[in-house]
Amino acid sequence: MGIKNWKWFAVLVAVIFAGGLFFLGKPAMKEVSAVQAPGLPADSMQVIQKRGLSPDDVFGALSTYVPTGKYDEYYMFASGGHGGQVLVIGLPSMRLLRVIAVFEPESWQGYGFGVKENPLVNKTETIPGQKPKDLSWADTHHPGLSETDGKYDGQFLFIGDKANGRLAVIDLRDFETKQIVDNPVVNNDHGAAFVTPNTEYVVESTQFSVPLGGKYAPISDYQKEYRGLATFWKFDRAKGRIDGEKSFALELPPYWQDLADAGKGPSDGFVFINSFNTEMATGGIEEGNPPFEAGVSQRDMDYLHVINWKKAEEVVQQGKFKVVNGMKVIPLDVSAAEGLLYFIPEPKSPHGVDITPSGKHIVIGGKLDPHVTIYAIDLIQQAIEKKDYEGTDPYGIPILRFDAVKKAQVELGLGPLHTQFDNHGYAYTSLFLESAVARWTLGDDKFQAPEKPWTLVSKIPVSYNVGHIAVAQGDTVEPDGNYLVALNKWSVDRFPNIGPLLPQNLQLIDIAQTGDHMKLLYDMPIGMAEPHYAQIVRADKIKAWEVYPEVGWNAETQSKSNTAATESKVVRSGNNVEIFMTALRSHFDPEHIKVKQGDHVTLHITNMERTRDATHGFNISNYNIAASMEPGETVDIDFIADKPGVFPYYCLEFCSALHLEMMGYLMVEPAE
Ligand code: K7E
Ligand code: CUA
Repeated sequence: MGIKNWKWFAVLVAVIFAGGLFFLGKPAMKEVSAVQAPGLPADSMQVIQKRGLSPDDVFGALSTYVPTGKYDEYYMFASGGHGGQVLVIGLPSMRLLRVIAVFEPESWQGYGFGVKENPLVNKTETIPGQKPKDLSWADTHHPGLSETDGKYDGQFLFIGDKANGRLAVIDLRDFETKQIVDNPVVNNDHGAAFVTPNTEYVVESTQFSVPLGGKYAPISDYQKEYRGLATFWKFDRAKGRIDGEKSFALELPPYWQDLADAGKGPSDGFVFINSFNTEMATGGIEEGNPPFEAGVSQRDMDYLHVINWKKAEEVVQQGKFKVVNGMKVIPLDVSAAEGLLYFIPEPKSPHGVDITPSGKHIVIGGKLDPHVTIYAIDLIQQAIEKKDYEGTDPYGIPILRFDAVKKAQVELGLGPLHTQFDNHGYAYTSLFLESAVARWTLGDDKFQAPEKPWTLVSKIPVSYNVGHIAVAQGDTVEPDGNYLVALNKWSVDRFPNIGPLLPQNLQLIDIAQTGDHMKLLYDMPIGMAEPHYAQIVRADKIKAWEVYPEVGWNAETQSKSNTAATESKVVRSGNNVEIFMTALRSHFDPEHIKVKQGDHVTLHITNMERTRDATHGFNISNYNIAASMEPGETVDIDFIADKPGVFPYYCLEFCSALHLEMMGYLMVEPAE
């Protein structure tokens, strides 16, 4: 600790002490500040007094304030819910650093407004013959950072689209979306995106069973025709792309598969997916049937799915699959015969499934049961080996005996959902119905002596209805601890009224100390849809570019563009007009583009800048075109000049004192 930090520590102690005295109505602030806080400006005390801050408030403020020009310790990548994007937030300041355009058009980034180098415009086939779906929104739930040896490596981020069964790949060198793959077999998911420990595969499992391959089947044929699916998308790290042809999927019974997590260490090679609606209820409240909410909650136990993906990979290599819309799908009977899939009873309509950092244990949140249930991978493997089954399900999948594989159950409270882990051997579980986060000890998992029990330690209330929680690196083999963020669904009274549609509330909690110490530090409103899950990664793991590596960079291929030009040029051939344009403070070259109505116009715009932050934007009035050219980037835009008239184009970023002069005219001469 440097001398500067010591000074701050002294100030912190003094402020908290002084704040405490103030709160208790003891001696006057002035005296306290003079005696207890040498070096603390008297006006700071006045601020505390004037704003009525409690000692906890002062602690929260000092814990989260990142001074101007200083950086946060962590990046948090949060899903954007049905806003379809990804949020990048700095911790502990909780400052929003960026919204990454993923599944929706976003004009600041020029994403979806005519620029060809993005997956929303330049749709590519994932699997030969597959037409990508033409959609402009998504419901993003679970971001998944790429991993090496079970640790975040800071290279890529994946995120699933629950509503439409898609998966996106974001490159963290430039924080831009590079690929969107559509699942050709199903049209929704939920267990996405979860990566295997070396990002061999990105897992995407369904939520709601449907007839596979986009077929139609009446709901009366539910058990026969409807199916779930676990898709293993092969990730090609060198290309930074999912390889559809090397991907495969496992057909699953028509239960509603929920979240997924990949095993690691001793459980590497397995993927765990929980489920509900093993009742196979089909709803139909309007026909006098029990509604789904009742029908899917009849049984006391549902099934945790245990998938041996390494074995499944071999089975695919042996050709034991069928092809559905270009995707290799392992049928249920093959999974049963080859030992690829097992079920474990899990209490009752569970939600979260999370593997401990050691990889030895699997934690299930009960949702309608006050416990978390912990299973041990060694017990699971023994039971599989001994064929210690209680029977099979209607589809022939073996069911392991609950008592044979259960390690422990811990009663935590109402509505346990998602679990994260820290570096002290604690687990944290969100309690949705109770609006709290529980801290509990991980028994004889990696960090604790064997005699340590699996037990509840403490709880902290949150506001309100917490879904996921995120601990710094808390789903990897090396959790950092320090901070936990509760991603709360409801904010009710926490923020000024902005009408009936309220923001979410992300609450930052200090978990650095052990025992019952957990302290709420900060409330961050999210005025944009519903971040479900988030991952928090140490800032030093992210090595993003400051500017693109060379002038004339194609951000889609992450290589030199073959349409880059350092000098302007216009090439005409019949109805085709190709313009090589440069952008440099403070002009575009050319400044006049003359075409005829109906011409096919192609623009290649290169930002010549090498200065960090010297981004230029480009737009054409009334043509629905907007681009962002970051330093060094070349973008390609093409359109039909179907509207005659004179249309200004100008730079969208206030890039210099003469930014307003950075413009030109597109002149479209009317056709005769
Ligand atoms: Cu619990 Cu989609 Cu992970 Cu929301 S899910 S909370
Ligand atoms: Cu370039 Cu403003």
